[in-house]
Amino acid sequence: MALTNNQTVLDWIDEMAAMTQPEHIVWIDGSDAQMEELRAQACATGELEKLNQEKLPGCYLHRTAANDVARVEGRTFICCRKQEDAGPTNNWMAPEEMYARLRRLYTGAMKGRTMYVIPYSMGVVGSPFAKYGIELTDSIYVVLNMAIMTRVGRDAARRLEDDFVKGLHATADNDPENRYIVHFPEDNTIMSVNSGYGGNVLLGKKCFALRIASHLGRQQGWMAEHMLILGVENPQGEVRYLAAAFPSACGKTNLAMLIPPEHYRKAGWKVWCVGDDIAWLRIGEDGRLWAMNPEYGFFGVAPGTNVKSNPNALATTRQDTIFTNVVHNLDDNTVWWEGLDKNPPEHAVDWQGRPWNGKTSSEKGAHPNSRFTAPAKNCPCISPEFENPQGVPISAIVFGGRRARTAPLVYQSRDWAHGVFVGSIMASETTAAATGAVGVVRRDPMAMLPFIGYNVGDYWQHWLDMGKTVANPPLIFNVNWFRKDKDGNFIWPGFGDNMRVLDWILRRAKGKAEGQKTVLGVSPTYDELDKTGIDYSEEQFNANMALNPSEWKAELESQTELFDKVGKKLPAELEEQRQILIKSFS
Ligand code: OXD
Ligand code: MN
Repeated sequence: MALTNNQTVLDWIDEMAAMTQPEHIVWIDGSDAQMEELRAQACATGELEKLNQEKLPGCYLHRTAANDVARVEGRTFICCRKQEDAGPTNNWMAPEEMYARLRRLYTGAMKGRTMYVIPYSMGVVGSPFAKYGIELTDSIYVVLNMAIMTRVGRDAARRLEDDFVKGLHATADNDPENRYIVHFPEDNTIMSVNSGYGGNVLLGKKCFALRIASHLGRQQGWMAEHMLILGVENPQGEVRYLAAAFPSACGKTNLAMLIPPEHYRKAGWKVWCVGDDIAWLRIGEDGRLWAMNPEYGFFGVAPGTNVKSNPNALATTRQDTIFTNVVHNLDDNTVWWEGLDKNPPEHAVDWQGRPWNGKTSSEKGAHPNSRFTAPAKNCPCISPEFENPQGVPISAIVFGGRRARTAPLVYQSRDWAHGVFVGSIMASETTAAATGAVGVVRRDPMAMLPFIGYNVGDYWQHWLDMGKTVANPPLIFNVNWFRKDKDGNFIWPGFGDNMRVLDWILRRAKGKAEGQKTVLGVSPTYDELDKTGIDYSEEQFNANMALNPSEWKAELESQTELFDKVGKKLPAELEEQRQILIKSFS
C-alpha cells in the first residue's frame, strides 16, 4: 500500500514502473518485520549470507560483482541544460539525450522482479535541515543498506512533497559498459543503472546528500560538504565542534571516532562523533555556521580498521551490520580483512567467493575498498547531539589530504577567503574508493572533486559568498597526517594522537594559542603542541612543518591546470590568493 497521497510522487512511481515493468511493487515502511522478511529472502537467494549470530548478531555478508567494487567517476554525469553549469570537472550530457539513453537501459529492466519503493529522509525527520526522497530499486541489498544509512519509512513518506528527490536504481545486467550514475539537478532526479556497489546505488549518499544537495545548497544559501563532524569535550564539559574534509579513504571515519591519548582521557577530554562523511552546513540565527550529518549510519572502509586504528568503528560493526567484499571466515562464520589482526583465517573465502587461505595466499582476501554498513547508534562515541534537529555549531573547518611531501602537519589560514583558497588547492594521493590508479596525487578541491553537482567555479564562489554572509565564520585550517621523512616513514604518529592537533586548533579558535606566522598562515610552535607520552623531537616537528619553497612553487604552479580549466568562472579572489603565495615563496 502506498505510504503517501502525494499525486506527484505517485505519478512518478507509476511512470517509472511503466518503464521498468516490475512484477511487484513493495513500499518500504521500515518496520523490523519487513526488514527481517527481506533479509530472509536475500539469504534464500544467496544475495546475503547470515553470519555467526552469537558473535555478530544481526550481521550479514554480501559480495558485489568483481567489476563493481567502487564508485565509477568516469560514468557519473551531471546533466543540466547548459554544459557550463556542470563545469569542467563533471561529465556532462544534454538531459534529453541522457534520458533517452537511460530509457533504453531501464525499459523492462525489472521484468519478473520486485520494485521496492523506499521513502527516506536525509537528516532528522522534521529538522529544518532535512530533505526527503524516494529511491526505487530492484535490489534487496540496496533496501537493507538504505535502511541503515538513512531514515526510511512512514515518517519520511509523510513529509514527501512535490520537490522530493527522485531516485531510480536498477541492477539490470550489471554491465560495466552500460553503467551510469546520472544526476539531473534541475529535475531533482538521480538515475543509477548496472551497478550494485554502495557508492553508486545508495542514492541518498553521494548522489543526493552531496551532488544534488550541493546544487540545492547553492540556490538556497547553505552547503553540502564531504566532511566529518566531531565534537571535542574539554574537562569542563564544554563541547566544541569541527567539520573536516578529507578525500575518500583518507581516515575521515578514524578521525570522527578518535580516542584521545590516555592523559587527555584521564584529564576528562572526550571526542564525540556526529558524522563521518557528509555535513550539511547552514547559517544559524546566531550568525554561526551549524552542521548536521544527513546520514543515519556509516559506510566505512573495512581494511585497516582494527582495535588500535579505530576501536569505536570496530565496535560499531559488531551488530546489525552488512559487510561487503570482506573475507568470510568459514571456521566460525565471521568476517576478516587485511589490517584487522595478525591472524588471518586459513579456512576462508575471499571477496570474490574463492577459497582463500590467509596464511599462505599471496593475494589480498578482502577488496581494498571492502565496506561495512553500520547503524550510527551502534557507535560507542556517537554524539548526544546526533539527533539534534538543529545540528551543532562549528568552531573550525579543517581541510586535509594524504600527502607524503609538501603539506605541513597543520596551519591556519589567514582568513575565510584564504581558507577557501586552501580548500581549492587540496590534493591527495588517490585511493581504492574510486576506480582508477591508486597513489597518484590529484587535485581534489574541498575533497569534493567527484561530488560537486555544478560548476566548480560557481562552487568556490558560493564558498566565498557564504563567508561573507556568516557573521561569525569558523576558522579554516589545513592538516596532513601523512607526511613522510626522507626514509619514507610517517613523521606524525596519527590516529588518536591527532587529538593533539585538534586541541591546538580549538585553542586557536578560542584565542588561546599564539602560534607563529608562516607564509601559509599560522602554525603551532613546538611548545604549543602537546607531546606528553610521545617521542616527537623538535627536529621531527621542524621536518613535519617545513615549507620547501621549490616544492610549494611547483604546487602553486600545478594549480594553474585546474584554475585554467575553470576559466572565466574562476573567482578572482582565488587567483589573487595564489599570486600572493607565489610571491611569498619567491
Ligand atoms: C565514500 C567515498 O564511500 O568517499 O565515502 O567514496
Ligand atoms: Mn566519502
